[in-house]
Amino acid sequence: MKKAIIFGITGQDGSHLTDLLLEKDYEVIGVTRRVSVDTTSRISTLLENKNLKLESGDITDAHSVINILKNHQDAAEVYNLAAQSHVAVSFKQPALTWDITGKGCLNILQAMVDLDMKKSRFYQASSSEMYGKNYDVEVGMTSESKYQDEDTKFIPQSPYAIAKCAAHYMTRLYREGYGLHTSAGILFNHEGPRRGENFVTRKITKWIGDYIKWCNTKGIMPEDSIACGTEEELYVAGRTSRDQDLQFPKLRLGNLDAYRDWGYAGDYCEAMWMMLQQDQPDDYVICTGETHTVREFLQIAFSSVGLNKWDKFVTVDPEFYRPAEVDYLRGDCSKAKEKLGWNPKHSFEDLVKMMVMSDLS
Ligand code: NAP
Ligand code: G4F
Repeated sequence: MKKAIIFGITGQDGSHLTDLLLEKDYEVIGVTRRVSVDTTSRISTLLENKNLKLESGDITDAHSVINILKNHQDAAEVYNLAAQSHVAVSFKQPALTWDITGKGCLNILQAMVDLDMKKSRFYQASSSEMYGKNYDVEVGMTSESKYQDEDTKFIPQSPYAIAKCAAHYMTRLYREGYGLHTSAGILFNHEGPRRGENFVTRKITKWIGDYIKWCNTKGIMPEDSIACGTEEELYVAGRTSRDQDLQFPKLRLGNLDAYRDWGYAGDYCEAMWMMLQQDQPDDYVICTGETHTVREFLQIAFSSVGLNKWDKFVTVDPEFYRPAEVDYLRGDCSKAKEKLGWNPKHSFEDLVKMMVMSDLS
């Protein structure tokens, strides 16, 4: 039986990867950190599985990282998915983000060298956020298209992205300098029903689910509500604006014009595993090749529940603007398609509807 260690097992991707590895008959060692609430909700159905074991540790604590690896030096695969992964939060907590998202990766790599874990394969969760404001341009006969691939230069635009770039280059250095089998997946945004509630996609679908449930309890037709209150209050309401019990806060969002290449998280975790099955370690872009704005996401999400005028329910709040923004992401994953045989299985529209349906239930 192969053993895999997952740092970040309680996150969106950690839970999908655990599903996949247990299905493939792996023994999975998941690293969880001590916090004051239970963080295992995404893997709660797996906790009884005899092939899953949780170890307590924190990626910023080199001592705990080396102890975990020492106890599991026979691991065939080590996945580093742990991160402070919210870009906006990284502007408010840059040092913490650096310690977790940047230095945490180094703690694992150095422990692997110190323990001479040359037989173990390592995966680093790199990010399309590393491209920042940069893209390449493909010039066709009649049009031009912008994209990012493995050769596009990184111009990071956030403390998160800078920390991810450092971890990415460390991953490459430990491959070339120490002969470790280290691969990095440059993953574009990937979402699904397990996505954290403060990322834009889930924030939207969660709001829709909550609003529809609220309308149902109040006996209001969702499309009948009206905007009410002062500009600052910004509620939608059924029938009357005066009755506070019939007011529901609007969905407050930041930049609606950003383009993202959004895929389904389950598909992307399969690509992580595929990378570590290759004899040669390497870096791969994982994406859908399609890009959409936040506005397009809103349009499909709201219309999937029969609400065709999404702008009635949304207010733009500068609180959600970032000091620097990544305007355009659209990946080219030709290398992963060719070398790994990987392809995304879910379309953008499927993904949006899957998330809305899940939040309605
Ligand atoms: P996520 O849901 O935010 O999960 C992050 C995980 O890291 C959680 O398990 C979290 O544990 C853990 N963690 C945070 N700080 C830690 C620490 N000090 N020590 C140990 N564990 C710690 O992120 P995700 O969406 O699953 O993404 C997985 C990885 O891929 C992340 O590295 C992210 O930056 C990267 N990535 C994500 C995307 C995307 O679109 N989802 C795209 C590119 C790259 P708690 O549960 O205790 O908080
Ligand atoms: O959902 P987001 O917060 O994702 P973002 O910043 O693209 O980062 C995610 O994808 C990266 C891969 O490129 C990962 F590395 C990273 O860990 C994370 O998973 O924001 C998407 C877009 C941004 O342009 C943001 O400004 O949506 C815009 N946005 C508009 N209103 C909002 C909001 N984002 C959030 N989180 N909340 C809003 O209210």
